[in-house]
Amino acid sequence: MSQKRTASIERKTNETDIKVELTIGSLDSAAEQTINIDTGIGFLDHMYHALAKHGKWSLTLACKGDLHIDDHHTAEDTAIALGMAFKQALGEPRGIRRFGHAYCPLDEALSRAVVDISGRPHAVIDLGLKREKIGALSCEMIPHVLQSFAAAAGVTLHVDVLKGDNDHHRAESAFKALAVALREAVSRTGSDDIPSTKGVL
Ligand SMILES: [Mn+2]
Repeated sequence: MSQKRTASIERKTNETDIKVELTIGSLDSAAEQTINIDTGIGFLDHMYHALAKHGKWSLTLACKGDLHIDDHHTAEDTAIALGMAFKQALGEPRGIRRFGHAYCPLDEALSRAVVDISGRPHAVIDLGLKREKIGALSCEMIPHVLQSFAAAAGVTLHVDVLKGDNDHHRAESAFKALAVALREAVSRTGSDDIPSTKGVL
């Protein structure tokens, strides 16, 4: 039950060239956690770093994308690759809690994330961001990143920013809440059960 859950994904298109290595949910100590993220978009790196750090993931994610066009393909495709890695690392969802939820504040901002490792990709995201961009990341891409992750991972996400004046804080608290909710959802119950009345997820 303590075996590492790892995945390695390479995804290359004419728009992006991505490599992901992910280990979830079985880190015994902080010393084992390694996080190296380079998408070419600083604020996106910051969000993935928060997701990995608070999700207790080890994550190496490198992307060479067509940033001379804009941030769209890099943001979307890294989220798809990360979702694919998450699904692969989890494998058959046996002996996990399946559901997870968390509230995370960042100063004045407060976010709530509720997740279901359901095999049913669905994302309802309300971040209420007002700025055009944070750093080099378009605010419209931030919910799109979460939707793309959910679609590729096969998970249901509900992520809401409940309070907050500062868009950097709002976005970061959302990723932290998602991280903690996913950490709970993938945690081991100690049984070998598939947590579904259908017997399959
Ligand atoms: Mn920050």
